[in-house]
Amino acid sequence: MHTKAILTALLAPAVVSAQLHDLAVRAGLKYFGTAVREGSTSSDAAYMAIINNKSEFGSVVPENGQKWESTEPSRGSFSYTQGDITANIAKKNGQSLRCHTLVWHSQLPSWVSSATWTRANLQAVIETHVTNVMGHYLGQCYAWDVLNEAVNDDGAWRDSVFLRTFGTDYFAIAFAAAKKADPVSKLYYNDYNLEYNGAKTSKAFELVQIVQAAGAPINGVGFQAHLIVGGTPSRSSLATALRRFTALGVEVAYTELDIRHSSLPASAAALATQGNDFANVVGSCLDVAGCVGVTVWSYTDKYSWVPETFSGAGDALLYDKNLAKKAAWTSVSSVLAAAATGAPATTLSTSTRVATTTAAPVQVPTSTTAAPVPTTTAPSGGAEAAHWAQCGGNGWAGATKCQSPWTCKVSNAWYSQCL
Ligand code: 9MR
Repeated sequence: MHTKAILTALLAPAVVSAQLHDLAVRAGLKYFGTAVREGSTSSDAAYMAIINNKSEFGSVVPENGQKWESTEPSRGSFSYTQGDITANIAKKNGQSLRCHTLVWHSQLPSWVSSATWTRANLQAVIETHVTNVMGHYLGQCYAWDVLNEAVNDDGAWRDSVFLRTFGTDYFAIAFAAAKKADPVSKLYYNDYNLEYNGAKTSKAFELVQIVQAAGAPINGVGFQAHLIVGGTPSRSSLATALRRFTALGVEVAYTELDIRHSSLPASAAALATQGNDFANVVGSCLDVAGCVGVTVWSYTDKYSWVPETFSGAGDALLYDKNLAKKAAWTSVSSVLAAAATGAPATTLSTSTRVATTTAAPVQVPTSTTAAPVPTTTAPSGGAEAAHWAQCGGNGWAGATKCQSPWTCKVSNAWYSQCL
């Protein structure tokens, strides 16, 4: 049994809140968090009420406010108005803060991206930026995404003013400057499509090795996890990709999780698949000792970059546009609750972990004030679940009958299992 599960089984209290962050902590993670869309914080009280609920989201990250174009729009002129919005929310609520991001080719003001630089001059520019921005947020960030998206999907280094000026030397320049400016925050490399464990993942792995070989500090790798319904890797494949990096001695986290439907409206089956995909992602983090947390890139379909970028696609998050919980929310809470209570965390596609704990059963009350969580009892396609597999629980959309000779036994409101 996984150490996280053993620990949490031993420490499990009599009652666990059914909110995502509380469950995640009980399950052994540091946090379950969300990105905050700065422009909606003062205009949408209902949106903010859920963000302000620390039991639901114990960590926040600014969606845009700390990026270079916001923090240093012209050379040497720093502004923290946008970045402070989320930092102040975290402070007020006692939430932890992920900070995003320092060196990135995008949302980079043209005074940086369009000039021609000598190495010395651009190094000074990077160091000044990193020193000032990290200095402003000193003591506030659990982690900083120091370097963002330096690898192409095809596994080549991404072209940028930084690569053109330094080759790969800018990786270590950025991390060394970050460590000097803030010796405490975890320093991350952050990228998308690392989840598929292909050429891009291998190049990011090489990037971490380059930084380490240069003697520069790197503490974490962020798997952004901008994924697609039905195209999300299995829980075990995801865990394999995460473990490649923890083997290098860095922690990992899902930093920008969303799973989009390619076309809308989503059918009930697509919504269930989305829930299963979310559970596989969160479950893979639970399975890997060095995976510290999960952040969704906005929690509601009301505010998401996805439809703004992929026309016709969307509804990629845990709450719908009316801020009601979706099947995906239930799946995530279910996989977290299973881990928090010591039951084997299973999803439709993984069913191999065996509960060995003798800890007292834990009640997981459905103490939510949002729309009622759907309880699905219909078996999908008449399939029968295997021994140890999940066969029921709030929001469960998979098989509810077990293969002979096993029967479906209720563990808690969120989890029934073929035993
Ligand atoms: O969600 C962000 C969106 O509002 C911005 O318009 C966009 C601009 O590039 O950036 C989005 O966030 C990105 C994040 O900072 C880095 N990883 C990819 C995210 C989605 O594009």
